[in-house]
Amino acid sequence: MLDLPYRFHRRSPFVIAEGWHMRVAAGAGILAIGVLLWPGARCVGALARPLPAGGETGMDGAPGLASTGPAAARPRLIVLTDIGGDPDDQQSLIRLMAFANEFEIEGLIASASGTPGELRRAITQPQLIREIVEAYGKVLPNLRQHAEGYPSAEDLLARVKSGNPQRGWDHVGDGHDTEGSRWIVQVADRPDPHPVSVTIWGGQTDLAQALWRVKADRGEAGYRDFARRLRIYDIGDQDRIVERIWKEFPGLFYILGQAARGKDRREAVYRGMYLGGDESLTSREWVNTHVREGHGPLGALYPMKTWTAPNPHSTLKEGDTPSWFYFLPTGLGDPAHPEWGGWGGRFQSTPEGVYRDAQDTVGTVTHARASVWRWRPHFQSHFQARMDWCMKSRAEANHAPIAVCNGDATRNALEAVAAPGSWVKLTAAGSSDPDGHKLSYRWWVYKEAGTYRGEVKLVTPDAAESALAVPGDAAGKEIHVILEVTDDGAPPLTSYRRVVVKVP
Ligand SMILES: [Ca+2]
Ligand SMILES: [Ca+2]
Repeated sequence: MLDLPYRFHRRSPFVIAEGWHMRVAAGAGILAIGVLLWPGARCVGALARPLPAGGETGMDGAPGLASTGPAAARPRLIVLTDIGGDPDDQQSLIRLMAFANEFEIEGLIASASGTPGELRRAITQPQLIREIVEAYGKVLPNLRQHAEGYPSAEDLLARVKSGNPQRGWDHVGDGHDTEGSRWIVQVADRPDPHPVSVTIWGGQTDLAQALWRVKADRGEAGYRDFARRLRIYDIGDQDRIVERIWKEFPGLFYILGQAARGKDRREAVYRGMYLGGDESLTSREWVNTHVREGHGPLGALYPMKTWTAPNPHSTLKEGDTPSWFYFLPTGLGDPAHPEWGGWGGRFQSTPEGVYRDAQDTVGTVTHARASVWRWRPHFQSHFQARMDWCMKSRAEANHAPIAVCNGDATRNALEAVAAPGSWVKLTAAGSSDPDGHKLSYRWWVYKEAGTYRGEVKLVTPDAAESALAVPGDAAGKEIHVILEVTDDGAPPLTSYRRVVVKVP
């Protein structure tokens, strides 16, 4: 079988001109997008085609939103934060500001501070959001030297809202609308085909109120139309109302990051932000060196002390960051697919039609947190680089490579359809680095993201060109391949692509 890669590179008389995308029926109705078509259907040479990234939403066959297509618009993001309790919400918000160009930040809503019972008074603290946005405004001219799309601080400040200082179902219903709940309705009502990503860093009371209001005013059909515009990622069900939300408001696209009942709550997916894996990357020293000191007024606000033991350093926690990582277009994931995994962790669908924590195996460890910490060396490097952007010139800082996969330069997942026993050609040719850095490559199979459980062979997994051997017993399964393209800058930055191989 080792001669096959060679055969891949050899052009046959059946080669279809590069760049053409056409469906070719081969054998028993195998669909392939041809760039390289091997006679005899031994190798369909399927060049992957883009999936409709971020397009569909809704559940149980509910009609989806229009496809966002290639080079999707920036994800529309709403943050509900209990800022003012555990200082890790400030940490998550500071990191989000460094990535603000990747989103259309539609709302920064201060919900009830702290987790229930933590603070003596019921309060929301939007001024803590404003403080961070204002610090962002000071480094904004420098950030804009490094990337396009950073919003003005004024635009963000206009989107800072206050929610309900009280929490729980007793504070949902008539008379409980808040500035925050009204804002959620207003944003989702805007005539925009893209879903609204709602990340819940604290309680869900204001979201529940928004849903209640829409259902009360518009009835069941109006509610359904509204609900399918939303994608929700909830950190920990802090207001203890998630089951009521699911019951009263069916059909929501809802990810709940939370340890299973009866387990220690620190087992949850999102705790992989700071627990497990290489914990040296969350140390006081790391944060001081790369965020807090010498990185300008935004980094200087980064709190150095957070709550919840055991936290190996009690410094970086950012328990809420995985919620927006999930929607960040890294090239790894697709917000329509929580089961695929990415910086925001990996989830599995449940009989109730929602998504709950799933486990990844990394080395000898199998754990829900591993689905986040496995990416920590990469996401910390990106954070480090972006904090450099706050102060350094373009020439002094690093910028991530552009990972091109099988000729596609977007960050969308690609799909290849390939028969059992065939080969899928994989190429990162055309990848580049904006700083001219040297690139290295890694192809690997993300086993848990797919449905094939056996071993899958990849030829030259550390080269720009690779090929995947579709196992003979993989019919009906999906195999997920990740491409990592890493530069040799300081710090080294990794960009990703995903190829979903579907085996008919
Ligand atoms: Ca929080
Ligand atoms: Ca670079």
